Amino acid sequence: MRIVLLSLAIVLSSAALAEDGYRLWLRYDKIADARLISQYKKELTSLHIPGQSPTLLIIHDELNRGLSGMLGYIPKPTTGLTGLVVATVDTPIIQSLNLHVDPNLGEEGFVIRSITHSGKRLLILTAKTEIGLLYGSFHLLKLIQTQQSLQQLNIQSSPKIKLRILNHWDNLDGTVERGYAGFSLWNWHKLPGYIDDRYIDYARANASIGINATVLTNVNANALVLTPAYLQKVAALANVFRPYGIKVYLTARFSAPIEIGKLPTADPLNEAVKQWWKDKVTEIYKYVPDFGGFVVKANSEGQPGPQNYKRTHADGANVLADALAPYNGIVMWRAFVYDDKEPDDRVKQAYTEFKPLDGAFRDNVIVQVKNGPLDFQPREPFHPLFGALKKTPLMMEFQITQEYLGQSTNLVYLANLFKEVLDTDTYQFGKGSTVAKVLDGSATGQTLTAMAGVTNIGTDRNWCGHPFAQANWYAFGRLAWDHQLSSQQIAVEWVRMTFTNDTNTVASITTMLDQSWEACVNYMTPLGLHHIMGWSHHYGPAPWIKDKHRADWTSVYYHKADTFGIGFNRTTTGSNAVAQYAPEWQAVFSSRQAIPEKYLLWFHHVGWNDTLTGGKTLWEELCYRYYTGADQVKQMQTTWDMLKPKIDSDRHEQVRQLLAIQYQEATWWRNACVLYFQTFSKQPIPATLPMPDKSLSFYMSLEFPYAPGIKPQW
Ligand code: BDP
Repeated sequence: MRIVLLSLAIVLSSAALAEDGYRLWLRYDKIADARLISQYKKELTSLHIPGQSPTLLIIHDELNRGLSGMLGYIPKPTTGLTGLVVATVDTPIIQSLNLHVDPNLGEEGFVIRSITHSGKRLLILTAKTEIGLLYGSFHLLKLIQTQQSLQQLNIQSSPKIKLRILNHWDNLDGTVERGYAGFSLWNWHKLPGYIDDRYIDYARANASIGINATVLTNVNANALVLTPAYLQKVAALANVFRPYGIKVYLTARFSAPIEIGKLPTADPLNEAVKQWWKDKVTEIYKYVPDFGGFVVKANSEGQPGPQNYKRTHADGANVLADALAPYNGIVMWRAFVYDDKEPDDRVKQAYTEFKPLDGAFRDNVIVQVKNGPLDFQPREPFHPLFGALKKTPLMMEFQITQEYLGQSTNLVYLANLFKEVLDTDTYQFGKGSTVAKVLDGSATGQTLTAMAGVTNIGTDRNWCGHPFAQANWYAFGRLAWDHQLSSQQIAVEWVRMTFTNDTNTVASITTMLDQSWEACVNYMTPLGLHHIMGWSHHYGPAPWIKDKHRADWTSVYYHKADTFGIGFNRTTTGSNAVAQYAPEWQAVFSSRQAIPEKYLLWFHHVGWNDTLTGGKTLWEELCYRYYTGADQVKQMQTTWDMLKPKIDSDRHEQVRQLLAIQYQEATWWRNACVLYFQTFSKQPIPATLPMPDKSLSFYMSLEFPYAPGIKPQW
């Protein structure tokens, strides 16, 4: 009997410990090293958090959860100056310590300091606001999660960017556009009455990385979310998120005055339309007193906008901005605009539209620009609008969901992509005015600063579809807080919190992460190729896409392969997109010699037999890159297999299976692209490389009618 009970207990406890990824990087498992635990205990004998506000109670809960999990005990609650004290700078207890706190700490920054007071060692966590304390608490927990010392701490941290935003492309019917992790987290049907625990865990995860804004709805917006029936649901979510420092925003459909307001027009200069937006915004603030504002996709991909009434983007943005201004709300107006009726190179159109409007926007408008001028491709040069608008605040839009980077089957760590863009010099405000410095206002002086990421979160148990896709959510938040962190530093933190602190394992996984983006670029779009993925669902390779109702959605529009060579000539002899960059970049991008090869075919049409820097011809180099990409995935598989004893079996097996799919997909990309481009180069695949085992016509025949994430209306 005893044996039966014992084995039942083991089954139950191992079931309870199943690593399904739900806990993300906030796992708080017991530290195995007793010596380390006793060191931490010395600093954390007791805990004092004066006050009872919702945020302070959350801090209390999180610290107790984390410390009891990792150290196996809950610090004694006290009311005095001992152990860990968590309190804002204006509290009597902090004031009594006469700490010198940097006045530039800001509203969300925090300080963690080890001090000795009246002969006693204290650990002080302080901030100007309770949200600052919450961020500091997560930081303190991270130090323990990553097994850092808590002795002699002297940390001060403040975000470099003011608004750190997740964009959900979630529809009211529960689907997620370009979502590969299940359905929308927002259960609109059960809201406002039913608050899913997941909303709280979502808020915890975001607060732990400093995200302070969430746009609940798809940029391809549905006006219904602005009606009272939905606003009460939005209010319920806002109430959950508020104590975590997260404000709610919505996407505004430009034609809402017609659709839900029953007006005959949505012309932004029409008085009735202006009034309608004012009344609507007033109504929204009754439901959500700290509503953040709107994101708007207008006159792009069939969405309505001011140009339907021959008005400009500024006219459109300003009518919403005027309505929001009395409540300190903002408008994030997207620069992702292009039109197939416009004969010019698609990558030039946003700049062409927005450059003349510089200075025409209200102060509470910020123009939201994708990282590159096309559309979240595996690699793009930075968007020429960064730094080009001198009088209009700009913000970044990254895509965390891997629409074009293997969706949820490929392990691709995006921090390297984000960093490449952020660290690029725009030269627009002199040498050193990087994209990051444009965004954080240090180059431009803009005070409204923001960074948004199109999120990869859904109802999948592990939130993001792929255990490693969680790293991209994490990295986005960390970079929005501090763009000076390196992608490797972030990877190390994430691996230690998510998997293990074992030094060699951390090093191996970090190397996998570090090489994964370059691998993906190699097997999908090497040497500056772009937009050669499957039609509409964007899954898999399809460089052969042509003759569709929109040329700018085909692949041949972008790669321009012919018997001479391949690539889009965007120099002065071509579309002249180079002219949209600062002179320093014009010189580099225009020159066949100076251009970094990673951007070669983005800007140049290059002959198949041209020699590249490594000595190979373009055709050979292209083949070589495609094969290298697939080999890099094979290498990740080998590394992962070796890590089996070091990783819990659940997640090890999940990732093992996903890497096997990734390898199949990488070889599919490689074979399909090499065979297709060979029809133009008319040259053999170099003999040292293995031949594709299927024909081009096989790859061209593949169809995926139910691939995830497609717009329902497309
Ligand atoms: C494209 C997506 C499309 C989005 C669009 C956007 O394929 O689903 O609506 O971006 O950002 O990449 O508006």
